Amino acid sequence: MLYLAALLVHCVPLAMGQYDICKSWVTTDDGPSWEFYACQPKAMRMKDYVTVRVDPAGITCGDPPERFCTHENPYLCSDECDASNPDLAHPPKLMFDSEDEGLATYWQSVTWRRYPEPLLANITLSWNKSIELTDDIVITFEYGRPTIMMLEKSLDNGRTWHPYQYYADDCMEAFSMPARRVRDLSTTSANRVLCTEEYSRWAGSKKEKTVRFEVRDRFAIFAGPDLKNMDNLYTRLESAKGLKDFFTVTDLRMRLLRPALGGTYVQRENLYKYFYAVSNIEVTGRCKCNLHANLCTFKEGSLQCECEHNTTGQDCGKCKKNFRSRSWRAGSYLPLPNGSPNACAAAGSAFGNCECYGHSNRCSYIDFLNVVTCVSCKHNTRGQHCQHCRLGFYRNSSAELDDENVCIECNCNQIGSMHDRCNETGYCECREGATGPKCDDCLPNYYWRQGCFPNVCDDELLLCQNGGTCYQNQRCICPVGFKGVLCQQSRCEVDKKDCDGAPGARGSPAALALGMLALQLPGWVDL
Ligand SMILES: *[C@@H]1O[C@H](CO)[C@@H](O)[C@H](O)[C@H]1NC(C)=O
Ligand SMILES: *[C@@H]1O[C@H](CO)[C@@H](O)[C@H](O)[C@H]1NC(C)=O
Ligand SMILES: *[C@@H]1O[C@H](CO)[C@@H](O)[C@H](O)[C@H]1NC(C)=O
Ligand SMILES: *[C@@H]1O[C@H](CO)[C@@H](O)[C@H](O)[C@H]1NC(C)=O
Ligand SMILES: *[C@@H]1O[C@H](CO)[C@@H](O)[C@H](O)[C@H]1NC(C)=O
Ligand SMILES: [Ca+2]
Repeated sequence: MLYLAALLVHCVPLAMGQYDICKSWVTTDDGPSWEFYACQPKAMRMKDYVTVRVDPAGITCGDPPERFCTHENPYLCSDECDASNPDLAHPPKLMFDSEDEGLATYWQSVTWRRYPEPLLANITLSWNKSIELTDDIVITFEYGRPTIMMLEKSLDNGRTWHPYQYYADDCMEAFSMPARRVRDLSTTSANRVLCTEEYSRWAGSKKEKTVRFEVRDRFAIFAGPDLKNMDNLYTRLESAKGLKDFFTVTDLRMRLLRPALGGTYVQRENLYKYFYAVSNIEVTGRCKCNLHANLCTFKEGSLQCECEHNTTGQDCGKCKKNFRSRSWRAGSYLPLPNGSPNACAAAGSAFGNCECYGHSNRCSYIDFLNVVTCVSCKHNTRGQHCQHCRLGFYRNSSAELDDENVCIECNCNQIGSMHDRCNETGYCECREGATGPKCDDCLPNYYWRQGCFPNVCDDELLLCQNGGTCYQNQRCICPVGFKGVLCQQSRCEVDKKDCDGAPGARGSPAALALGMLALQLPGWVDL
């Protein structure tokens, strides 16, 4: 009876293809079991979960208290902003409160008293969570909309930023961009970043208060007016590259670049009427859960998907431990109407008993061995279950077997080591004289030259004799009249010609030239 009720509740949205349930209990020929579907959370008012930051410091009015007036009443400058008085303060949080009927509450900037220095302000909204926009972003300005502003977005919690839309009363002048309208975009340009003049012209501060980022108009390119054909939109989101990401943000930033001017040029004698005042920022969207969750809750200061399909992570972006027998995949809107859950599979559940620790998507049955084995193990793994590291790699002891970083390259020095394999702690096998984990160092009494060679001479045991000097442990440079590895032999003893008075003895140009040549010849030991 309970199940029946659940089924009834679940069937209605399913038929509409709204992707709002993740699983349902169904009866098949093999008895009752769970059936899984692609699912996503409902759209929410995202301003309720946002953190805001306004830059630069000191841009909020009221510290010190300041007078201002309006374009409608330019010479009645009796309004006051005072941060220390709650009735006259205009802090950033007033952009996100719920407006009571009648009186608007708003954040307000200082006035443009530093003109002609530009009056600049950044309003940065952060969610610490990926969000998919489902409706227009609507920013409400009291006392006139900026004549120039820009909307930026981040997809990586504010590490990198990208332009989202440009706004100006003259796009060419402000941004060197032609003015365009979202309504004129086509299926191939639905994710174009453009400059619009629709929200920046002066029309009276009471009449035109809002600046929009038009999500609905862009959706309508695929779903038709009134968004009746959502199936077509979902199909496009799945297939058009970059389209889903275009509507996904973790942060938004409004860069206010020039305030409302009241439809005329800047009047220097009255700068008290130029400032920004924002009463509301409406952002409607849903948590991005990769179609693996239909609930998103606010926990420990951040939104988090309640992941199903045995996935986990803030965005359900990976498989739960022990459910990694195939690689993680996002769910898909296709095929319509219920999509594909692409659930993570329990270790040992797929393909008979073949666990691949997430390093392979494929198993294959080898007939003559009667075993099932993983095919094309990735991440430098190998083996029936991708449980070993490829030759030339070793196991990362701080990583689980299903971690992408489980195998680390040995990186053995090609000359110093016997081969490119290493033991379980990453140590390579060294040739004679070489040492170090990667065999790129020499043992004491060895020197490095394309490998390690035993010292020919040094300052302790293998001293050069008869005033010879040791050159880089490689050879003795002998004074004229001596030779031998350590200059231990007098030339006279060997060859009487070399003795005093004989032709070609010390000081002759030929001997000097030979000596210099010898200094330059690597590996030279003796003439
Ligand atoms: C606003 O943010 C941009 C980066 O997106 C930065 O270059 C600029 O200096 C900021 N402006 C202010 C007034 O803080
Ligand atoms: C962002 O969210 C993550 C995951 O919920 C959390 O661990 C982290 O502390 C949050 N960071 C901030 C700055 O709130
Ligand atoms: C997830 O794992 C549980 C067992 O912990 C299982 O009962 C359930 O069917 C799995 N769900 C999916 C979608 O695979
Ligand atoms: C070993 O694995 C851990 C955990 O995944 C990772 O943080 C670390 O970077 C890996 N070490 C190397 C050398 O790749
Ligand atoms: C790897 O080789 C190094 C150096 O020979 C040695 O100290 C270490 O114990 C070896 N590790 C293992 C697991 O054999
Ligand atoms: Ca407000």
